[in-house]
Amino acid sequence: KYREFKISEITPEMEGKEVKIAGWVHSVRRVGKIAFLVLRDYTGLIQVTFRVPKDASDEEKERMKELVKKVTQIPLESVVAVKGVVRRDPRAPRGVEIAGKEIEILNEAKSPLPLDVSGKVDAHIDTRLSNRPIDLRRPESQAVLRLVSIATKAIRSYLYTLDFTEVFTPKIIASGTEGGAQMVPVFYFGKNAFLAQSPQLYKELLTSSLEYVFEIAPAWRHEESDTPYHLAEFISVDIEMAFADYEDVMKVLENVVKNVRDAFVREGSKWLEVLNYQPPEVNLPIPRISYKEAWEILKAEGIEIEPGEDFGTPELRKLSEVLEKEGKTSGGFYFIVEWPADARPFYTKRGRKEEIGGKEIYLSESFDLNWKHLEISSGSTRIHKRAELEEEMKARGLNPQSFEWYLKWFDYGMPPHAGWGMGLQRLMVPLTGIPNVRLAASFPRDMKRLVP
Ligand code: AMO
Repeated sequence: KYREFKISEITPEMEGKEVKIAGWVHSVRRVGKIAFLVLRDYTGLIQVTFRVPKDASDEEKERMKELVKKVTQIPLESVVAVKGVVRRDPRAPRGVEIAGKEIEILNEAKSPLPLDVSGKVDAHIDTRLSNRPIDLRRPESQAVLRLVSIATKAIRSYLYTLDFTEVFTPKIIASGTEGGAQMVPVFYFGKNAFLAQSPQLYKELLTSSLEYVFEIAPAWRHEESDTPYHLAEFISVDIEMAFADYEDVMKVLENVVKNVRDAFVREGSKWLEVLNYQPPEVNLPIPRISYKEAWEILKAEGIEIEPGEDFGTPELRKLSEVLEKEGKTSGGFYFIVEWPADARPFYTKRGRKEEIGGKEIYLSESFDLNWKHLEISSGSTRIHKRAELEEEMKARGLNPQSFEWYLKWFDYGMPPHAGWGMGLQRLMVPLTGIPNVRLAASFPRDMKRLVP
């Protein structure tokens, strides 16, 4: 057995008990004849002291003297197993330490280390990501992934209470949905295929049988966007619901966000403390403003967007500033609804016509959920009639024939449906305070990074 206890399981009440623990050498120093080793495992830190006993045989004294010397020379981050006796010590962090008796070096680390684990030396994000296996031993780095894990658990359990089925759709696919230029090509048994940018078309097809489905899985986008918010591979949380429209699925979305936030406060407080961050309170409903209202707010601020065009980051910064000032966000979150139909993907259901900035614009039953300037999620009511879908495809220069594998099922009982997709790492920006979505990925993939 490598260990009998995890470090956090050692308590002052165990005084006098012999225990075996294992972990990484976090720090080591020698004061006179005593070696102090701080050992770390995933549950915490504990000090192990090695000293030469006064009342022991000469042989034992000699052995311990050698041991003190050996311990002092162990390189940081070596993996060791320690046998010792639990000692109550009010000066120690949790009131307890170990009097070390034996040490086994399971794997000696090289020195110097490529990255300082104790976190005393600040490292640039690139250095951290290039040394990610070691970087993740730092509490702040680990805290974010712990919170990502709590988030996925909270999302799953909330959606299960609504009777959703968790599904897994194919990730090697024949046609894209979110814009052709960003597809990652793969060679598939002699055919050209792509990595999925979204489970969009498959989750839609599943509403005609399972009705309520969700998926948490990677999605790929080769966007030429080298920003703190873009990954080439991100985790997409997707839902799709039969017999629902965009307003129904927005309600599910805002509850998902609130549930994650509440789970962080309930189960993740230790990690939020490590990050020194308090996520904003999310009161429901999250305010909704229409594209038209947003457009007019921007115009009043002197920013004139071509009516019907998408907003960029500078526009969203300005808009969210105004909305926050007017109290029209919930902890920084707000929905923009009813986007111009032509600015949305082909599967989005068209709405009424409206005049914006002197132009007649077709709206759509769609929304984005933003936090300040950042898009967290987008979704819509979908078209469930084949003829309408074909028209929208053609209007966007897509060939319906290459989507026949999808379209044909609309002839055999496709229900009205709606859904959304949310970038899990993006959600972590407001909820953990990270400045860069890469920090919410274990091994992020971006324009420049393919290893580690
Ligand atoms: P969309 O393309 O808006 O919609 O993507 C949905 C959400 O995914 C996240 N996201 C990203 N996160 C990190 N890096 C990226 N490069 C990246 N690209 C997107 C964002 C975004 O809001 N099929 C639709 C969803 C739907 O309608 O159900 C879709 O993919 O948080």
